Amino acid sequence: MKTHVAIVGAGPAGLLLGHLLRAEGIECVVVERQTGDYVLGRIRAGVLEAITVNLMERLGLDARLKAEGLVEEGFNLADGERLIRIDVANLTGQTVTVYGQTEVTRDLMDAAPERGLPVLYGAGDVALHEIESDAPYLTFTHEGRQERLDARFIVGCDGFHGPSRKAIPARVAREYERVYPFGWLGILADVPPCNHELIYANHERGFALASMRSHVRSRYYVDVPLTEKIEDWSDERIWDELAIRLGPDAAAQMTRGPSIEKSIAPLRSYVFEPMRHGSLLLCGDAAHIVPPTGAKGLNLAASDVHYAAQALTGFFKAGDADAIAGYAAKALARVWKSERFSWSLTKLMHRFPDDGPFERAMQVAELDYIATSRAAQTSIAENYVGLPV
Ligand code: RFL
Ligand code: PHB
Repeated sequence: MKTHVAIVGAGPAGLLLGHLLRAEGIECVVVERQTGDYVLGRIRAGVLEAITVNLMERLGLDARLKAEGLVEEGFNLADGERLIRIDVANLTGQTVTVYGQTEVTRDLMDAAPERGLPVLYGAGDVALHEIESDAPYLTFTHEGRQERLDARFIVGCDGFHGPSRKAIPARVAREYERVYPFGWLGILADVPPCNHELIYANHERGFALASMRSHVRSRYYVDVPLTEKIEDWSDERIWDELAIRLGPDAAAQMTRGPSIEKSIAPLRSYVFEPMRHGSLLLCGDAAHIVPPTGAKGLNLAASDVHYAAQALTGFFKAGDADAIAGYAAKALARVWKSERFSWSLTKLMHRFPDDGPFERAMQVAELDYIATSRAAQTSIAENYVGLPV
C-alpha cells in the first residue's frame, strides 16, 4: 500500500488530522490498534475550546456538536467557603463547549467512509521504519495479513503509549516530566448535573470536580492516592466524598445514581521534544500529557493537528518544505503554555501529601487574590478558553 501521509492512531488527533488532509485532497491512511468500539469506550475529555469546535465546523462535522453541546460561559473554583465564579464570556468574549471526546470521536469515525478516509482498525504490531529518509513506511498486521504502508510522511497520533515517539532516536530526544502523587477517580452517571457550570473544588479532604456531558449525564471526579483500588470505591462512597468536598450548596443539588463508568487515571505533566524528526511528526498525547485540571489535553491535540495539517498542506500543495520544518516550534510554543496552565491549576486546587502550612497558605492567598482581582480572573479565563492558535 502507498499513500502520502500514514497516520498512526485513530483517537481524536488521528481522525481529525485525517479529515483535515482529505478535505485538502491529500491522501492518507489511519492505522489503529484497537477496534472502533474500544476507542469509543474510553471516557475522557468533556470540555472543548473554540479551536476544537472550529475545526469540526470547518469540516462540516459539527451538526450534532451544535445541537447537543452545552455552551458554557463560566466555571467555578470552590475553596471550601465560597464559589469563585470565573465569568469567562465577560472576561474574554469567548465560551467553551461541553461535548464529550467520545462524541467528537464518534462524529469523526462515522464520517470517515463518506469522506474517503481509510481507517484500518485492529492493526497489530505497528512499527515505523526509515523515518530519517524521504520514504518512511509502516509495517503491521491486519486481518491476518502482514502489511506495509509506504508514505512521504508518518504522523504519530498514537497517544502516550504508542510506538511513534519511541521511533525518534534517543540522541535527539529530550523529555520533561512531572508525575503527581495522586490520580483522579472519575464517575459517569445518568443524573442531571448539580450545577450548570463546572466546579473545581479544593477541600481539606482533597480535590473534587463537578462536570457533565449533557443535562441528564454527569461526570464527577475526586483525587485519590495512587495506591487506591477502584474496587474499594462503591458508588455510594464516591457520592458521599463528592458531597463533602464540593460543599453543602452543590451537595444539596447533587442527584446520585448508579455509575455507568468508573476509573482512576494517574496525573502527569510530560513534554517530548522534538515534535518532528525527519519525516515523522508527533501530535497530541504522543508528544505531551497534561494533568486534566483545566481540560487542555484534547484541545492541545486539536491545535497540534491544526498546525500539522497546515504544514502538510503547505508541503503537498505548494512544495513548501519549510512548513514541515517549522511545525515543531509552532506546536511546542502553545504546548508549553498549556502545560504551564494545567500545572498551575493542579497545584492550586490539590492538597499534595508533602505540602506543609506554607504551601497551604500560598493556596489560600492565591485563591483570595483570584476572588478579588479581575486581572487574575482574566488570566485564568483566557487560558481556560484556549490561547490563540
Ligand atoms: P488518544 O486519545 O490516546 O488516541 C491515541 C490512539 O492511538 C492508538 N494507538 C495505536 N494505534 C496503532 N498502533 C499502536 N501501537 C497504538 N498505540 C496506541 C490508541 O488505541 C488510540 O486510539 O490520543 P490523542 O488522539 O492524542 O487524544 C488525546 C486525548 O485523548 C487526551 O489528551 C484527553 O483525553 C485528555 N483529557 C482531557 N482533555 C481535554 O481537552 N479536556 C478534558 O476535559 C479532558 N479530560 C482527559 C480528561 C484525559 C483523561 N484520562 C483518562 C487520561 C479526563 C481524563 C480522565
Ligand atoms: C470532564 O468533564 O471529563 C472534565 C472536565 C474538566 C476537566 C477535566 C475533565 O478539567
